[in-house]
Amino acid sequence: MSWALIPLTEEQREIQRTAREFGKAEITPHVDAWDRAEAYDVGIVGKLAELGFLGMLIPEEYDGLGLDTATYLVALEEISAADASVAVLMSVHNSLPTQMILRYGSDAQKERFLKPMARGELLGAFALSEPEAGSDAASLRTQAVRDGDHWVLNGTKAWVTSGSHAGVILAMARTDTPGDRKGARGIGTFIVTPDLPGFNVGKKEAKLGLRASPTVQLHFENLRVPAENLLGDPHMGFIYAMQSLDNGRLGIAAQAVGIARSALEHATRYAGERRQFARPIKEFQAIQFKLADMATRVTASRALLYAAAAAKDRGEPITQFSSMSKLLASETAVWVTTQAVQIFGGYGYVKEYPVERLFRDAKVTELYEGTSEIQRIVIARELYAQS
Ligand code: COS
Repeated sequence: MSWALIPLTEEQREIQRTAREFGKAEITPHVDAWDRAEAYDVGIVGKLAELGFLGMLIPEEYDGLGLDTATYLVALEEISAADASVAVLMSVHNSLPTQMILRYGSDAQKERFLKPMARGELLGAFALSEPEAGSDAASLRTQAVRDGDHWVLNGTKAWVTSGSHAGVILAMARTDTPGDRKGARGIGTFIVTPDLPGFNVGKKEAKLGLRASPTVQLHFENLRVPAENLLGDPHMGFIYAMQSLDNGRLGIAAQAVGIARSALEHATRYAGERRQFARPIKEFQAIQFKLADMATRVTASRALLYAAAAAKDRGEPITQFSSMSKLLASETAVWVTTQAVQIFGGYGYVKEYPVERLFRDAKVTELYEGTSEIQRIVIARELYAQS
């Protein structure tokens, strides 16, 4: 699929090549087995780390590669085209917990957590949602109470990507009191590690797609978090989470573009090989029109994504563009994978061909890091904020 619209630098081409070859050699051969087993081999985390792919956006002084957003997204699309389950661990780690510590963390937190995260020795997770607090994230109930030189956390976090094997979890909890609720301004962000007393991994979700990526609940039962693990201001944790999701949503858009592109490539190849009515099905306009529409939507999604990434790299506000990118790319991924299944016909509905998995994997991009409805709310709000 042509990248002609987006002029890549030599360094970006090199990273794209590296990521593509890595995907072919280390991921693609295992994707079906991981999907069936509902678990990737955790060794893949170390392999991503060796490439520096778990510290792409972290400056070199903290042991990262110090790359810009666009370059990171180029790599992420390639990994996603190989396996969206592996891509989501890379996206969450690079976009959310590491960026939060980089932006709001103390020097000591950067030394203790960010550096090993950049080297990929500690995998990061992000725990905002709860069973009763999804789109309405500020209604979260996990309570943090100060107790001497600790905070004591009680509550359940939900839908935590990599939560079962992360070394660092950035968790949001209420720092206001039951008698004096302060809404979005009464939430702190805590750096939680799994060795802390009171940390328990709960149920693992059995999912439609992204099955190889573990999604778990986390139970905090009198979880004692050292006071020095509070990130920044004790009442600004929700704002930090929202700012970080602006970055995270670009990552999910890149993941969605990777899924859609992969489906398009498989469908294009298959349409050239599959013969019906004495000719390859690519000779029928019904198929050509589908492929043309698929290619157009993938290209448009990618173009918007890189325009948004460029705005971020120029230091401009991206809340609206990031929501637009995620909205367009995720709806494209669902639509394109649906068309791909249609082109494959019955073969698209069975596990023998990859589009069945891509179709299942695509759906979650419309759900996590904010549903499509939430993205539309953010986009519409910004329209009024700007007028
Ligand atoms: N950047 C910086 N600050 C932001 C922000 C952003 N992108 N979005 C919101 N804020 C700030 C607001 O400015 C407001 O600050 P003030 O107290 O100064 O007014 C504060 O955060 C609360 O914002 P708001 O009033 O908009 O909060 P709402 O409760 O109305 O929620 C939505 C806003 C719906 C946009 C938010 O809850 C959301 O994104 N929900 C989806 C959550 C999500 O993506 N979950 C997935 C988790 S990962 S699986």
